[in-house]
Formats: sequence, structure tokens, C-alpha cells
Amino acid sequence: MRENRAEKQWNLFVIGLALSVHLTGFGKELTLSERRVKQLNYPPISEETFSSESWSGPRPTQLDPLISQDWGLTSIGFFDAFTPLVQPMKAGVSSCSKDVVVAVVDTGIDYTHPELRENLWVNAGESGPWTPPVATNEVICRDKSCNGVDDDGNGFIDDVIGWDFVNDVPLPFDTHGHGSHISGIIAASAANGVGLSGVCPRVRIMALKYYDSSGAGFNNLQNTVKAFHYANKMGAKIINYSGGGSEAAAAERMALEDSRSKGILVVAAAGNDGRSNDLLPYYPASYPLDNIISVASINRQDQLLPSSNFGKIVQVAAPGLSILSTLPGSRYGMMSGTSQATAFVTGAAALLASQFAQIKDFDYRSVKTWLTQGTRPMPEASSKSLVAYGILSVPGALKQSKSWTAQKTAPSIALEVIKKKNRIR
Ligand SMILES: [Ca+2]
Ligand SMILES: [Ca+2]
Repeated sequence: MRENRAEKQWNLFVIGLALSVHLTGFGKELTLSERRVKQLNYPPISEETFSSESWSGPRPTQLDPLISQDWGLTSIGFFDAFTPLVQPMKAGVSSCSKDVVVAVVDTGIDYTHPELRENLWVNAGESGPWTPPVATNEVICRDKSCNGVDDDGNGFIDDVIGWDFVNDVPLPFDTHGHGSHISGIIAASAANGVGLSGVCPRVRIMALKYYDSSGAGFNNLQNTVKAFHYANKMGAKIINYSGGGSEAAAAERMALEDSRSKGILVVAAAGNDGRSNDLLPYYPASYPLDNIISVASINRQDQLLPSSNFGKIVQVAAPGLSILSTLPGSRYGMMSGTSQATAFVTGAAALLASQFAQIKDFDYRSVKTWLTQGTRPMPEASSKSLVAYGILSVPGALKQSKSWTAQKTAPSIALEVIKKKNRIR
């Protein structure tokens, strides 16, 4: 996802250009960011997004019709912990909490997707009614999310669900697909009658767009660092980063050290070069920071994908081949790689984060310990050199977290119902 680190000079020029446009402005009718969002052809965001309770009213629980096609959920033992139709779950397991904020630093998110729009982080300081300081009859936006004012003073105007660092606009719409796919694996809505389910529905995705394949010349690394700082500042507990490169960068490492000082867990892809990260590091996964957990990818048979990086510096492996998840335009599709594996681990980390009595008790060291100690072994004889621990196991991690009473009651019945109803047409 992040190949063009060497283009710094060009990137600085482009960023300089963008900055001068920013300072010049375009006029008064629309705010600059509104105009740029319009130019980018991003869809508007639903007002319901800002009213946190609007999605959570009573509604019938309905089967997620594609859930049985998501082999990754079976692989990680999802159905041992959840009863898909009722969420939650088994005795002693707390359901995924909306207090857990997961920053997805990626290509953005389709914030209109029916599976994702209910699970967006909403910046409280940039949402809610707003009255202009000078009375006016003009038709202007009277919500903090679109008033052109940096209401929370964090340096970003109208950053209500995250930020697009590629285009420097508030709405991080995903024109690529990758970020929506990752977000769906983590938190796609469960039991809503469409699509599938994320590992941890109801947690809040903070969408931070650092990468855009059409945005050639923009510095992915520089945008990554900005996105990490945003996540650090704005209350993320977990950061999902499914990109990287072979060059270490002091600014990136410092941003992740800051994440560490704020108690944030960083889940990072091991990379898709089919090599050992012990011999040739891959960053940010390989920074020697204890708040990073690095993830390799496996197939249905628990074998490491030939494309997956590996090594003792990689902690765990998770499903990464032909993974079904959400795509922009209310669609679904398959993607492969350590990116997808990373998202499964992030979802599991979010579930573990939800087990704390209060989110302020969240402790990345504990979560990392539960994830690694709760793994199941890889089948290969040489598995010891593939990853340091083993394959992600949600029941194993929950058991480690002590709130899990290893009950094995009836998950197979729920699964059978789903299988019968979900025949592919
Ligand atoms: Ca702001
Ligand atoms: Ca605002």
C-alpha cells in the first residue's frame, strides 16, 4: 500500500502547492473544504451519523446473508464466542463496545455503506447544532460538522468522522476500496439483514485516509505520520495499519512512540513480499515497540500464504486469502493479503478492549498478551520460524482475558441455521 517513499521532493512541492491553494481560498459561499469535497465528487454524509442514538433504536435482528461465506470468521473461532443472530454472545463475554475507537489508517471508508455507516466514530467536538456568531438569513450549514469552523480547535476544520490527509478535506471517502474492506472485517454491522458481520460490530471506526492510488505524488509516509498523530490526539485505543515499507522513518517511529505513551495498541501488517522480516525489516510492523503487534496471513488450511512476510518479529498469523468484506458503493468483494489478516487481529483486539469494565482501563500490554498467549499453533513443522506465537484465536484470547468461561454450548446450532438459509443463489 505504500510504495512511493522516495518521492519526498515532489511531494513537498505538491503539499506546498496544496497549502498555497488552501491559504488563497475560493470565496465565501461554500467553505474551502466543502468546495473541495464537491470537486472530489465525494458523497454527502448522512445526518443520522451525527446523532449517535439514531442507529441504535430497536430493530428486528435479521440474518447476515453472506456471513457463512466469510471463512475467516470460522478460522478465528468467532462463532465460538458470538451467537451471530443475537450478539452477544457467550456467558461472560461483553459485547463490542461503542466506546472503543479504532483508527483505520488506510484509503478512507465508504461512510454511506449500510454495513459501515452505523459504526463510525463521531467527533463530539465537531458535531451538534451551531449558531452563526452574526445573525444571517443566508442558507448556511448550522451544524458544527459543516460550518467551516474548527470547533474543537484541533487544527482540522469539520473533522467529524476523521480526515482525508491525501486531499486535505474532512470527509475521508474511499475511492480505492481497501479501507472499506478493512473496516468491514473489523466492524461491519451484525444481524442487520444485509451482508456479513465484522469481528467486532459496534466499535467506532475513525477513518483516516493516507493513501490514494490516483493521488500520485502525494507522500504516503508523510500522510501516515499525520494520521497517526491525529489518532493519538483524538482518542483512538487501537490503530489498524495495513501498509508499510522497507525503510524506517524517524518521524513515523516517533509518532508510534507517542501512540505508546498514550496507551494505544498498533496492529500492523507484516507485508506481502514473501520474505522474512527478521532478515529485512518491514515498517512500521518491525519497529521494536511493545505496543505494536505484527500480523502474517494464512489460508483456510492454516498455512502461511506464500506472499506473506514472516519471522520471529511477527507475532501472529490470521486469515488473509480471498476474504469477503465490504466495498464502496454498498458492495462486497474479496481481497487477500496481510492487510486483511491485520484487520482480523484488530477486530479481536477491539473485542478484548470491550472486556474492560471501562474503556479508560484499556491496557495495550494486556490485550497484546491475551492475543499472543491465546493463539493456536500453526501446522507446519517449521512453524516456529514463521511467527513468534501462532494463529489468532478469539476464544483463546478471551480465555486469556479471564472473562471467558470456556463454554461450548450450541454455537454449532446457530451455524447450521445460517448455512441452510444462506445457499448461494
Ligand atoms: Ca476540528
Ligand atoms: Ca466545524
